[in-house]
Amino acid sequence: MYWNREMECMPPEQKKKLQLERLQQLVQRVYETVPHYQRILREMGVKPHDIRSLDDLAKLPFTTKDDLRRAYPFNLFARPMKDIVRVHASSGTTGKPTVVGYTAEDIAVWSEVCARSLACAGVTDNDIIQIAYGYGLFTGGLGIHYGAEKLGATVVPISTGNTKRQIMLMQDFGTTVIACTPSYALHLAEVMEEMEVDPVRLRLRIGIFGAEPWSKNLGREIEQKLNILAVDIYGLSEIMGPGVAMECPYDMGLHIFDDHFLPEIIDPETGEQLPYGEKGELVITTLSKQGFPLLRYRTRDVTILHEEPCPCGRTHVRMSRVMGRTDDMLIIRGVNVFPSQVESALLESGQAEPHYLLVVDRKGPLDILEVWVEVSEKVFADEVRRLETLEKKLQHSIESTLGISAKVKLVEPKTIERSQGKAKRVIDKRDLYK
Ligand code: DLL
Repeated sequence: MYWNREMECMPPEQKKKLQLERLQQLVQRVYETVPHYQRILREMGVKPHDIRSLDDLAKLPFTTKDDLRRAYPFNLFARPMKDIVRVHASSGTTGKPTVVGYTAEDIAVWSEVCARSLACAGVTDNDIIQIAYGYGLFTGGLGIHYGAEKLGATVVPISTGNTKRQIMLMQDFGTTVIACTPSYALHLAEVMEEMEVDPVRLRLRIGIFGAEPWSKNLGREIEQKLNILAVDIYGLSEIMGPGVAMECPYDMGLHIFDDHFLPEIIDPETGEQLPYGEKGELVITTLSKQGFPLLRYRTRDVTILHEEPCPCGRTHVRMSRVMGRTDDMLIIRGVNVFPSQVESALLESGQAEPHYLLVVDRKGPLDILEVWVEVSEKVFADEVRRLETLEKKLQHSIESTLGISAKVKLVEPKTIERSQGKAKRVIDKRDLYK
């Protein structure tokens, strides 16, 4: 089912014309209003009128998470703060988050792409949708919320946590759609079993799952356990939030709403554009965003783009399910975690050596983070009670930096393997992309 047939099924030639028009306006806009882009474009000798075809996209500079970090908090905004009606934020590589801003027009576009996403999954105005993504600075809750309201569905804005209550409301309200991370969906299934609630007797029929990598196999497992159709939604705060791309029931990958988000695949090493069908890093240019427009944002997500038509009739370019990352970002219980954040939390304490290892595992549906930390010979020889106090202190410091729980394990000096080149900071036993 389409939400906006005209845009979703636009003939490719017409779409290219629209994309070019929007790209030209975007480059003009950032050239006039964002000092960062003005400077870089001048340095590169690129003027807005140099963008004459979509191929000229390759002339434009990339934008990276580092650029966003340097612009903290509002220096990449293209509009004065009085026009910004909302900010969201996600974790940065060190202490400071990445902040994104939306004008009222941006919120309208975001609601539109989320309405499209939900409709693409088969959600209608007859549905009752329980939104169990976090509400707050994270984009998941509010993004899907606005899309669902626009679609006319009945929204239950429950946010994350309180699993038993989630299940009670599902039963009492007759919830038909659940939106949450796939790992939380598994947890819901597990708790239902404990509560002896039979999913077949619920009215639940669709799950809108994303915000973290999940395999097709995990999808099947969730479908069986909850007796629903599990659909993949992709997005990132820098670009908008959820609703950048959405899977349709034909199982042919995710449709990127490319009238707003222009995708490319590049070789992450050389930055060269790669053709359709080749695996590489997804790069997105925000064609219509007003508050926080980005040229060629490097998502660090690895995927493949496909242009062949999809039986659903949508002409949007498709991407394969996300296949990995080109950086060391982990997503643990839906929260983006960079090893460097753990490092700064440890070093701030003044009592840990800079040798640490993040061990991530999944017990049932729950991600478990263990941080192994080397301490000096002297500290390690201390009494057990003092070591325990130190463990707790480090644990607290990591938890307050990351916003998720972690278990700290102090280890003897020289236990963590030293590497010849890039340090290995992570052992991820979850096998998320398979
Ligand atoms: O996770 C936005 C979102 C909310 C998407 C709810 C879908 C549903 P961030 O916190 O900025 O934004 O994290 C973005 O999460 O670059 C991917 O690495 C990962 N990610 C998001 N969706 C998927 C997905 C939100 N469907 C980062 N499959 C992205 C795999 C995903 N990875």
